[in-house]
Amino acid sequence: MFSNKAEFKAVFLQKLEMTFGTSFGESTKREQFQTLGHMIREYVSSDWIQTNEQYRSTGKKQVYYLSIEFLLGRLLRHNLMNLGIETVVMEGLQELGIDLEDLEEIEADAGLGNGGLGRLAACFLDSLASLNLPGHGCGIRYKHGLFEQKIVDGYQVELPEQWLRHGHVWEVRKSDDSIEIPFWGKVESYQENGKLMFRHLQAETVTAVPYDLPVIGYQTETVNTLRLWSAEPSRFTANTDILRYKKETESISELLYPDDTHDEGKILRLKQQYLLVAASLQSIVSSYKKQKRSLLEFHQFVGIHINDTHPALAVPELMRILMDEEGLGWNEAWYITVNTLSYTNHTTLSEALEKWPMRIFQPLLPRIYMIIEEINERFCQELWEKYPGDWGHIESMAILAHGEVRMAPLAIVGSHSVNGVASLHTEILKEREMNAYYQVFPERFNNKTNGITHRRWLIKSNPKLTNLITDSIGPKWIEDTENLENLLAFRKDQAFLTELGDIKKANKEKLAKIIHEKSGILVDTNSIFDVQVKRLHAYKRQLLNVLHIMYLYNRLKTDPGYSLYPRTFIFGAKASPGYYFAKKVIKLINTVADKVNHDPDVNDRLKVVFLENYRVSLAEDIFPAAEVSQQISTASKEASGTGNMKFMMNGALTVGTLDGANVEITELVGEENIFLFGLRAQEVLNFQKNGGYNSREYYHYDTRIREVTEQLVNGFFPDTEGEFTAIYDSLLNHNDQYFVLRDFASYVQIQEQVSEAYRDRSKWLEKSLVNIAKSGYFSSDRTIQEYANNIWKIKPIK
Ligand code: GL9
Repeated sequence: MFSNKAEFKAVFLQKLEMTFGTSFGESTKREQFQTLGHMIREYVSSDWIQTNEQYRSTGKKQVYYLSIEFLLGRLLRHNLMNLGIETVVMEGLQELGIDLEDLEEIEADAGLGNGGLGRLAACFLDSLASLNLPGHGCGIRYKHGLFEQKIVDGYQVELPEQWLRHGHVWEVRKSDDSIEIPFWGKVESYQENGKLMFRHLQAETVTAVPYDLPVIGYQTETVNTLRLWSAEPSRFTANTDILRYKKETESISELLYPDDTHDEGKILRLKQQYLLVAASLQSIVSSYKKQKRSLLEFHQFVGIHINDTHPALAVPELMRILMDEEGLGWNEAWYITVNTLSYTNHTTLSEALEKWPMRIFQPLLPRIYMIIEEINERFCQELWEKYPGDWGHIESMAILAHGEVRMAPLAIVGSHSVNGVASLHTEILKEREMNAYYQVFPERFNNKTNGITHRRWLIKSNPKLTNLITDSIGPKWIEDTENLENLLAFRKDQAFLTELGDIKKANKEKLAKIIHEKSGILVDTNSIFDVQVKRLHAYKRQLLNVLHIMYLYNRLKTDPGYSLYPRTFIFGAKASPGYYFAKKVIKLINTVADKVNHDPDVNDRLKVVFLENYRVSLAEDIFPAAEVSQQISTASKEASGTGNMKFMMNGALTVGTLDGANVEITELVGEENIFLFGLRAQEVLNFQKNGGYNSREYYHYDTRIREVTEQLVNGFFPDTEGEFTAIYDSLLNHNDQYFVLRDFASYVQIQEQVSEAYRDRSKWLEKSLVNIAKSGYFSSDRTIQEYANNIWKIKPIK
């Protein structure tokens, strides 16, 4: 299509004019962006076809990663980089007077995810393709991704997200591959050749239409597929109220549920889950059947991964396809199903456990429900043999109980592998949360510590650091990030450390400019950039961070001798729209920011910034500029965290509890290169077993705590009467479930150590270097390699 700058320019101009019927001089930035996008998609199409062809002809095992979320972000620069045509394109555009960065800004984030879980799925796709592994994604093409956040008067306001308004250049609609999905209706049994068979009658059908996105490997020829399903009215509907039917149908893929680690229990969500599962599985089976292999070998050629319990209906759906459509018996179908499916758990929070009321489930998915009943029956039978007479225990483990369908037990029973996402998390699953199942299926449980793609989170977002690394240790680390360890040779190299510091400074200046543009706040780029960006959740304890800032403010106001190293506290967080407490914390952060930033007594040393609408593209500007990474969840609550890895890889030092992957970060960098504080997971779990701790004691004995908590309710913040009562109560009247006050003193102390450490610049930079050097372990390439070897048993294609 083009192999040099001149060709690129010629094709670009011609395509622009042909597509938009406008001259280059008259064209808009969006038309230029779309032209470029279409060109790149065409550029990859031969590799894409080639890859699929190879999968078909070699007949190797392929994996399908089913996920209700894929938080992709923008794709333009990433695709250019992976294709190795970034420079040609950038320079070509430049000669036409176009700045590639301006075009990048046109692209809307594909924000089809809430946070860590969805972003992990996106990182995994990048690693699969980059490692030439046959692995594809299956998800939902939501019309509206995660809401857009505005801050108005300190409060979060949600606006509908509109990523599809101008179309999505990377997608290809494949309406020929559409699949009919039945809901409601009834199931009838009949005899066929002496076999009991079932058919689904009077169903209301919905058409699932796939849109395919190319997933381009990093400088390889592999292009995998992310298939996103959209719900449309079916031509075969018997429904006569057409308008209502159309609206109801389209609502299925209308929006992403904005709940992070929380189960909504809404019927529409169940429809989404079944649409994803049924459409994906039928399309997988039909492409398998084209290979003319026996279904009895299905699991040897196909792996299907269940990302959290949201796609756990894959268990009964695969059973249904194998039995009702392919005529296999129960035992054969069950063997194939279990050996095909694998499942990842992403949280131990009980409010996240998905359960569906049977009275909703059964009428909506009658055949699926019957199959679950049978799976449950057989599972309980097995338990009966192991625990004869222990009905209580059997009931506690059952898939169906107390009028509900429990999705986690369904996923565990129906998969050959169950994994947690960091070693501490997996231990907690095995020893506590899922212990009963671990006793029955010990061989199924394993750990796969999360990772992030260094291609987006370092190479793309931090080009300056990337160049320094490559200039110092050569380019081998790009292919195998373990080579980042070679940076350790530069620990005492002052020239290197100075450059590392200069790069951080430049990245801070870039972020400072963004902060100024977006919020009007001027921040001191010599101050420490201390960042907490993640979903707003009580267990993540943004509140602890704010209370500490309030304490610093109080101290600066009353203690003239106190010399605080200047610090800029940066927050970014969306709260689920129905999450009252989380929204109050957002208001509190903004209220504190307002007070601090406008007080001349302190604002030369203290600044607080809340960055609105935190999302992937904004994150790419934040991580490279961060110096302190706040990972302060109540120990045992954060399954892994992945932001922690992005910060580390960009040279920030972690202030953290020993929770999630922070434990593994600590093992890698050593305790001298991380700032640990607070209760340990075991301590938290023990407190919880014994009914919590007494937060009032900490209020009484620590005057700092008393002062900051009282300030929430005593008029210290003007015009906020009653505003923060819920926060105050959570800490003092509801026993502080997340141990905020319990960990407060320890947090203050560690933050003092941070300031102290920062004063010794070369020591700090050395710590930063160690963090970067040890971050290679957290590349999602390592994670995916482990999934590929130990769970999926897939091998790279040439
Ligand atoms: C999460 C965990 O809370 C994180 O600790 C973990 O890093 C990610 C990825 O494994 O998964 N589980 C979960 O439900 N969310 C997570 O971030 N939240 C969402 O993104 C929906």
